[in-house]
Amino acid sequence: RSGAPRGIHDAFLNYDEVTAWLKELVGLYPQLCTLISIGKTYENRDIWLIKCTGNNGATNKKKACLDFGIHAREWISPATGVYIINELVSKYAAGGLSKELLDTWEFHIIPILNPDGYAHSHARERMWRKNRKLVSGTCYGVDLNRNFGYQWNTGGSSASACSDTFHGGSPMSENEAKALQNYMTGKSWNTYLTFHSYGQWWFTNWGYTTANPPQYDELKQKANIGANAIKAVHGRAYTVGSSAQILYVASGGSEDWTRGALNILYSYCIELPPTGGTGFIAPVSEILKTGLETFAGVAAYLKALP
Ligand code: ING
Ligand code: ZN
Repeated sequence: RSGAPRGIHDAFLNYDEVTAWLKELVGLYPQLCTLISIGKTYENRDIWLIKCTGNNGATNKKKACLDFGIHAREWISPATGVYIINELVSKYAAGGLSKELLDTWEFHIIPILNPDGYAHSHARERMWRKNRKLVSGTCYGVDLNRNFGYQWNTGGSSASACSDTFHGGSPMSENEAKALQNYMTGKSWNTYLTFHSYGQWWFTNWGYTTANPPQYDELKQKANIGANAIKAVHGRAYTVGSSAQILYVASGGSEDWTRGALNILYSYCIELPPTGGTGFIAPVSEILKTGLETFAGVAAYLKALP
């Protein structure tokens, strides 16, 4: 493509466009944001993490880790990540909700956790899900949301390299999972949110078992605060509960690992709109609509956390 850069609300930006936008943003707001590469993919792309917090001088801020785009074809996820980053940073100076959030939280946001898959979905195969490691012969890709090292390979994942839910050769075998592990380990997190599409679910643990996680009622109560705040914007309802109970059993998910291995109580997987219909191929009009309501939901949820 040539010409002026596409605006963040006008199109599903590709990996290079998101990278350029992140670099521009940290150039504009160096007092609020820093851009870190937390690792390289198989195809040598950077996995970007933007850390944003208010320059209000407060110490001991709460820490939130948010990731988007672990699955390549779920384009509304990175678009929503970009929306949230932009909302927080560009509206900080105006005061209000963005200032309130950035002055009390450190946001560590990975807008595209699966850069190779996302680039491939844009350039070649729209419905690609996994990363792009050459696994065997003609089969590519590990499902990153089956590769994490807590209860890995205990159900709902595949040992076949050609499968869309291939869990990889060993837990945390993939650069993207390892990058998240290296970054998150040793810091104290108040919450972890991972964003997928589609379905309009706010999932608690667990994914690997239908058993209730410890403190399930508390987890559902906090999730409902977020879901209700989303619904208040455009009337779109989310269902709250454990992913294994609501959807299917699946092991090796990132939010099972953040709860089980890192002991982050408030670990959730959010499945963005729609509930059906266009599925992964959300229209461009969804960027603004989903961004707006998701920001409202995440903000209300964060404000309710201890
Ligand atoms: N859904 C998730 C998936 O990885 C999920 C559902 C959530 C599984 C939490 C396990 C744990 O299959 C999508 N859309 O990818
Ligand atoms: Zn997904």
